[in-house]
Amino acid sequence: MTIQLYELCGATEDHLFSPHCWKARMSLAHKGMDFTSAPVPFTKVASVENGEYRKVPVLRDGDTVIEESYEIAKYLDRTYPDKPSLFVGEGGEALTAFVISWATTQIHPAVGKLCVYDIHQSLAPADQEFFRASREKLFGCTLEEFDAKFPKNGEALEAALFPLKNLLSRQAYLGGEAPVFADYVVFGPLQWMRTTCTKDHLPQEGPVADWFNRLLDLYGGMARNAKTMG
Ligand SMILES: N[C@@H](CCC(=O)N[C@@H](CS)C(=O)NCC(=O)O)C(=O)O
Repeated sequence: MTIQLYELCGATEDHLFSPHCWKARMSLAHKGMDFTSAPVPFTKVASVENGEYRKVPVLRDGDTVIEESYEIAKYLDRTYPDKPSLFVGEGGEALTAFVISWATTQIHPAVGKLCVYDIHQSLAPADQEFFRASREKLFGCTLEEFDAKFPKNGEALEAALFPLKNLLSRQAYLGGEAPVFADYVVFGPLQWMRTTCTKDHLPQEGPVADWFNRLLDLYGGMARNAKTMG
């Protein structure tokens, strides 16, 4: 039975940019699972699976529907134990929760400050309206005011990535010699930036750049071939 992945898209269905959806997409590829992509723009997220969900990714596998990238990865590992593991055991699963916490509190905000306006510009008009209204409510100011507060250089991101740089000078992946879900957790926000930012803020050389390039090349270059706005 085919697995279906509902994932966020921009003005065109091939512009897949959501960090959390990339985490789910890389997990499916890691497990070697065939899946069908169901791209949904911001204004259609609330209609996914008869309107039960407010966020993507959402995964349907037969009669089972799972929401949330970490839950999806855990579901895939438990349901398909014969395929390459995303966690390599219970300890790995628990430790991944720390990596998620680190990525969402340190990396996502640094990336968001660099590319929030570019994200808006990459959306279809109805989704721009939705994105502006929801984000302005969240930020308590206009998108333009929010965007103007932060310098458009990679310094804050570089500082946030320091623990990763330090680790990757000694090993190829967070998983050691091979990638695990934790790698995709950190990859997601960087791919978010790569696919939306009109200016490239990614490290161009060094251990983080080498690791990111290896992940872009995995699974037939699935992530490298993604549509970008640059
Ligand atoms: N913790 C969730 C976060 C999911 C999430 O925030 N998804 C965003 C796309 S990156 C979304 O669906 N946003 C819809 C909206 O903001 O209305 C996960 O890891 O899956």
